[in-house]
Amino acid sequence: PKVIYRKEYQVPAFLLERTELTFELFEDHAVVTSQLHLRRNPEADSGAALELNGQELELLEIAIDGRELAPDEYHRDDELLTIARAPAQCVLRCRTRIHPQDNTSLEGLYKSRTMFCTQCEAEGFRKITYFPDRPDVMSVFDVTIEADQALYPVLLSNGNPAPPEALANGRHRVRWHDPHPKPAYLFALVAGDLHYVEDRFRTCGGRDVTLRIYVEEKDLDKCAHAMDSLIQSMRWDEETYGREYDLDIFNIVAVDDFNMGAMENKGLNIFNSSCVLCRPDITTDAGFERVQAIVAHEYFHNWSGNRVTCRDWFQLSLKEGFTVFRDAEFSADMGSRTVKRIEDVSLLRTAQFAEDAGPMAHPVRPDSFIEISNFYTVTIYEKGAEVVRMIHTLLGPDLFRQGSDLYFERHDGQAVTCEEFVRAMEDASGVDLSQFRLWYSQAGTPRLVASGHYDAGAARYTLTLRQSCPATPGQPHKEPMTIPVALGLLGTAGNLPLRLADDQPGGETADNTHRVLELSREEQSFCFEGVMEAPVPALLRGFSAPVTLEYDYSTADLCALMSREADGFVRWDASQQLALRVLSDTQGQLAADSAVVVEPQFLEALGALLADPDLDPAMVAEMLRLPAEGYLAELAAGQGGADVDIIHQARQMLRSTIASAHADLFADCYQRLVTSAPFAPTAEQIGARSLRNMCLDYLALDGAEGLQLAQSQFDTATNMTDRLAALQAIAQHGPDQQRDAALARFYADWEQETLVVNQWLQVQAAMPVADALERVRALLAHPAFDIRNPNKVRSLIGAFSNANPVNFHRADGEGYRLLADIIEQLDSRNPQIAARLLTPLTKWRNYRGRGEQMRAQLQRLAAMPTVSRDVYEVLDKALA
Ligand code: HT7
Ligand code: ZN
Repeated sequence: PKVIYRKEYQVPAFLLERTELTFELFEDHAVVTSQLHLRRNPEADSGAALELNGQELELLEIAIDGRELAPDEYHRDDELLTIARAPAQCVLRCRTRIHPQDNTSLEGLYKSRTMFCTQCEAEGFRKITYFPDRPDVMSVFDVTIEADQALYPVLLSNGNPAPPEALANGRHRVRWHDPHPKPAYLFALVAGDLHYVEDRFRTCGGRDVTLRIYVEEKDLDKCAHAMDSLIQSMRWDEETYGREYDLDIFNIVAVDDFNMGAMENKGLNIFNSSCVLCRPDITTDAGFERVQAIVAHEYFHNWSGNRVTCRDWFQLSLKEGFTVFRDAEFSADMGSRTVKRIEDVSLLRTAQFAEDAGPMAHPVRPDSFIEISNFYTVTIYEKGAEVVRMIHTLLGPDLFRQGSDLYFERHDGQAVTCEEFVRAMEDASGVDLSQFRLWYSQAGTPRLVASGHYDAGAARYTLTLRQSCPATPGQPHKEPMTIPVALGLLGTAGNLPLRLADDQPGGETADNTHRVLELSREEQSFCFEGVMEAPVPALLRGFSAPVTLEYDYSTADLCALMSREADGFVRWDASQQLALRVLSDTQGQLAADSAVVVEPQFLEALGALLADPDLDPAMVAEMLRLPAEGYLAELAAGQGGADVDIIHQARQMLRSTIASAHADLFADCYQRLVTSAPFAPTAEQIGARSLRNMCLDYLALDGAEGLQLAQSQFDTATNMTDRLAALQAIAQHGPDQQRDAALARFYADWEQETLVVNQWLQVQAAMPVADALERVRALLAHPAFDIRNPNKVRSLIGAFSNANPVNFHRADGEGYRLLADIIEQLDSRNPQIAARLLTPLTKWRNYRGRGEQMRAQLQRLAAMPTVSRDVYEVLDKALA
């Protein structure tokens, strides 16, 4: 397969003034007629040919300005239709036949259960008809849909509809007009027997917008939270970014078979049903939060992505990084800001840092790709959002807002690059971001090493920061970057006032106990004066930069930060560093077969958290959560390779020690948080449930009494958060009989609710029991599983290979074989999902004693007779 390079970008030869599309939908095929109003691009080479992308299309007719083209007037291969001598201005008419019913890749036009739907990002439109399928070709769309009225009473596309028309033979027709020019990837069509929930929103400009969520009739009572979230998002984007919605109607449709979470098609967002439907009895708190965040994310794309879009797919983070930053700030404003930050940083550290350290490492703005679908990554999304967050930190909120205003105003209706975003930020603020741009071009996670020196006589504290960045594929050498380091200095009675020696950079802030230092050289020292005692530095407050940090804290320092530091993120991070230290000791003791001794200060610190009813329960829960086994494996990978069994044993042992040391405190805390308040997904209630269920998990780990409590919570729970937490506690820690009875009962109760059944699959896939793999193999044949549905594949296979390390890495290699078996089956039907599933195997270099078995499965896949471009690219990089 061909590698595509960013540096080879060329402007399109033709521009599109208008696109007219007619879809005739039938039970075994669809006919698509297009009329493309084309005009030669004055900026392109005047002799350049007209190129239209097209894949798996049956061409029925092609004509220019009403004249059918002779076969020698165009050239066609598997991917492209080329017309060498198209007039400078013309209307190209094309008719193609496609087979949505047989489209298992879930890109282009396909059928999900009984409905037709589309997924065109990134390059799916070319599976619908011949088209310049690139984001810098934008046009107004007029879409006509014709289908059987009884089977498909609802026919939707982008923009605003005209009244429906009845046709002969029980068919009907609806026309849609979208006045906003858009690239093909934002096109959408839905046809089905759908029902809707409706609300209204009056914009800041006084326009009334109709809001609808379309679902199957049985799901009508699961839309309220998504609708509330949409209204909150619309209001927030007006207040925070001055962005107003721009059509009369905003539709959301829930679809069961979907490769990702959702899609921001203009005026017609299509959602994976797992990201829109919720109800307290079937959805956990995490599910409620996910729906709110994804509804917001897709809505925010209306400006960051749709009104201003990407010039080419190398610029993907322009819309995704910025929009993730926007949705994260929205979620922080709607719930607990610190907990949201902790969750995001945990994801970044476990998944993105791992990506940056592995064979798929790429910059936020990649230089090349084979298959763009492989680049919807944590680096593009999450690291991209961190890059925008750093600009926000460096500029401050007011200048950042002026920068975003300028960006939207200057580029409205355009397809632009990351460079344009940074330039707007610079132009509005006057801040020079030249060096900062390296964050877009350099891959890898920078390493920050900090050391401090206190001179009591001079009352001076000197902090020295040193940065480096490891080599990544294709980038052996890295330049120093601009790293904003937010910090405070902790003294015995709280945070100390900060005064930097004259001439030292580090923005003044309203709060004199907080500074943002700008590290720009490889090594720099910062001098604080008037420091009356030896401080503990609270570094990277709020995780001000996506870097690893090393500072030689003593255990007492970490305990001080945990209990007294003003910044919630640093308090949590100290608890994690302490836990990592204790886990590392435990692993060493286990490996040496010596007695395990747990650092008493760590146990004491956790006890103090549990005993203090004034602390925020959500924060306490996060501080009691030990780092995940996958993260521990990533850390061990850099130190000679991970031993999954020792990691698992150490973590289990530490959890058991904590559970028995604080059994009474866990029980008291659990009881303290019992409430009779009716369920609401508020930050306060979510925090209380989170800590209560964390206590339950430790109690169930500690023995029969706790398991009894879990059983009673399972039997009496009135919401899915509590019910699933109890099931998980029983599944993870209970005896076989109790576990199997609870699992059977859960399935019997929720068999009819697909999204709940998916949770049931996930719980079983992640159980650290000896026969987990055999259970997963058996579940593949269970009626609850369906390999055609990505949610089910993720719930069973994704959870097994990512959340069950001891079983996935079984010594006999059967875990790896299972994953490769599934990928082999999936690759020809859904390459995007197949390629995503491969990730855990690509880490073969990280595992001591297992790497060769993992690599053997990659080689087996590489030897398949046909390999999709998606899977080929991942295998190629992983085996390089
Ligand atoms: N922008 C959307 C990306 C997306 C996608 C990409 C590849 C294959 C399937 C897909 N479904 C949606 C999602 C988003 O970031 O909002
Ligand atoms: Zn997005």
